[in-house]
Amino acid sequence: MSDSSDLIDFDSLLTVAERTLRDSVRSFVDSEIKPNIAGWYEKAVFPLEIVPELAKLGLLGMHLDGYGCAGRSAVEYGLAGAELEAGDSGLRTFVSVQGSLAMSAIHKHGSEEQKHEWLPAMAKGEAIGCFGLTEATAGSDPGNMTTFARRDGGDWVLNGSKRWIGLASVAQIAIIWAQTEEGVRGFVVPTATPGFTATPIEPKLSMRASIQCDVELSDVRLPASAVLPNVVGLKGPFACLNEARYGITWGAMGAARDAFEAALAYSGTRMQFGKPLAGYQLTQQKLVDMALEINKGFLLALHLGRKKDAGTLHPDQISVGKLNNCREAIDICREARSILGGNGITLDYSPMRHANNLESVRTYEGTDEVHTLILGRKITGIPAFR
Ligand code: TGC
Repeated sequence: MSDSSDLIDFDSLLTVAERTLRDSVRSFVDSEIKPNIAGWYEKAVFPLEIVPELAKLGLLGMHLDGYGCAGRSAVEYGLAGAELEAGDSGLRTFVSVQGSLAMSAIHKHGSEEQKHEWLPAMAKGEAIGCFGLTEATAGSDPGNMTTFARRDGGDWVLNGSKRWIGLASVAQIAIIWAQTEEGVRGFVVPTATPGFTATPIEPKLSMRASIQCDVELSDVRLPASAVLPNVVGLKGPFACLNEARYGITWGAMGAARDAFEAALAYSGTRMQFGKPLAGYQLTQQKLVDMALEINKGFLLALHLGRKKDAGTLHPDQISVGKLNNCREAIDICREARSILGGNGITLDYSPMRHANNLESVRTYEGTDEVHTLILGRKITGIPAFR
């Protein structure tokens, strides 16, 4: 949290190491991201030049142990995610796709050879990864994917297509999930392999400083060693999604906090009818309601993080964080925009950019509806997905 939004002395719940890491990421975002983000967003570019700096801060695969990764805690990973998303959701998404999805897939399910080949380079930002699960007609229901990998002698041959794949056009490797005769399996696919193509999806009204792609796999031939050997079935990708969904719980609140701060600062100086907006009861009501949800959202994220570090976090509990914090964050950003009046629709201020980004964040890695039904199943014992 920040001085202006913290109503409960949230910092007292953090260790010195956690606060130090949080402050170093905040300072990076303040100096390197915030002055430039409006331009990147307008031009719809992801600034690849910052990848070495993210690596230097130890943020790539930061919660993974060994293989050149920083081995930080889940709470530290979450705190960093909140600071990155206070800059822009596209920035946190980069770290999430790289660390929570692509690197995590190799770390959880890969062979020792795959781990040694890819993880150190990915932690250094020398190799970028992407994670191909979603298809044009298989989003919430990835079990319906049609991408297929068939064995051909000692090789695997992949055919199919994926959609909404973050970073695919700038990635050196893709983790591709495909149906096989044995069930869903994951493959480590160097993107230079003949038959692999990635095309950015443009134009977008959300996540403009970020890259999402269509991916085509046309007779992509891979050696036997390309398959992730340690998992078969959808629990493979879902285990990685747990990591990314957990990070979103924190990240969304980072965006909300930044929108709140923008609205608070503006309302303190913007004069109407002879006094600052902040002096009006209606504005104070908005600011207080926003701050309450930010405090509750961060408390929830911290609780889930402590449970994750203790090894007691259940996937259903991650749905509580992902659903609640995305939903509240988008409301906070929209309310913040209302305090900024007409100026709030320009790129000079962050709330509407954050609100637009959060449309993507509430949709990917499990929509509001999917997480509602996961929790509906938890409460009633009855799955209502189908
Ligand atoms: P279901 O039958 O419930 O489960 C299949 C197998 O998976 C296991 N499982 C999990 N394991 C670990 N963590 C979880 N959260 C798990 N959820 C399920 C389950 O135990 C079972 O294992 P086994 O051993 O019995 O086979 O599967 P279902 O299809 O019925 O589940 C329903 C539902 C809706 C919950 C699930 O399909 C779901 O979560 N859908 C949402 C999919 C989603 O989040 N897609 C996002 C794609 S990735 C993305 O958006 C990339 S964004 C980043 C970028 O920019 O690239």
